[in-house]
Amino acid sequence: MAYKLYNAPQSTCSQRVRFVLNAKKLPFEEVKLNLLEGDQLKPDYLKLNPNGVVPTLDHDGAIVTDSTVITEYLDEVAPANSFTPENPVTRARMRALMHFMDEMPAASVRVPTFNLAFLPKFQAMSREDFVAMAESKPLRKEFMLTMGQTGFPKAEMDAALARLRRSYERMEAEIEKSGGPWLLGKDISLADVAAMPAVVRMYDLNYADWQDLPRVAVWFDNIRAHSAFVPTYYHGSLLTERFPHLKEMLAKRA
Ligand SMILES: N[C@@H](CCC(=O)N[C@@H](CS)C(=O)NCC(=O)O)C(=O)O
Repeated sequence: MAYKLYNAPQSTCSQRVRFVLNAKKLPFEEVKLNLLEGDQLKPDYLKLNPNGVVPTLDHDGAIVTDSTVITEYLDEVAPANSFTPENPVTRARMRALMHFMDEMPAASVRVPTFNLAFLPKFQAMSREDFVAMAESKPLRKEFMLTMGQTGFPKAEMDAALARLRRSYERMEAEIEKSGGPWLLGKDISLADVAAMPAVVRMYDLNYADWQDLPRVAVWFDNIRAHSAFVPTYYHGSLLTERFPHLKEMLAKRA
């Protein structure tokens, strides 16, 4: 049972998968791709994941892609320390929340991430190189071209922050409904894992906009105290650890 994970330290989607592998204590070989250098767009990698994104799991030669799908797959093949509720109705609620996390916080967090952390790298490129790189991305071509080399405009950034705020409010309501401390009640589930990286990312970017939501604040403390958290967020997984310019920029904003 060999697990090989193609991923990137700072990738939020990768962090979901690393969390589940670590929580289940499944040993895995980690192949680290440099997303800013375009490792995810190389022909050999595209054969594994035609979307040109991380993560991709190779389990004894079986290739599984898409972070939420991979976490469900892992819970099926290694059911000990389960992250999936037994009750089919609760399980359906978990899956609906996982879809919500993908559509709202996980998608929205890309705007502040790219604007604050990755933009300097793109600004250093010639226009031709930038457009060629953007056009080679199977999933994110339009996203990259909209961002351009000047970054997303303020209106786009404000909209992303508003969507993130609504995501925390939804989490607060779900925790209240289930009785907490996790989204679906007393046990952690894949819905919590799906939510985690965007919330951690916004904390790292100094935009922890949930201080008035007590259940989310406790949820955040709990997930950071989980035994899988530290091995998942090894050094270099946070953007402030990887990009020195970010620390200065965020300090100025504070
Ligand atoms: N729905 C996919 C999205 C994967 C995704 O967007 N991965 C990002 C990192 S979190 C990536 O590889 N980006 C590379 C790029 O934009 O070129 C999943 O959850 O696995």
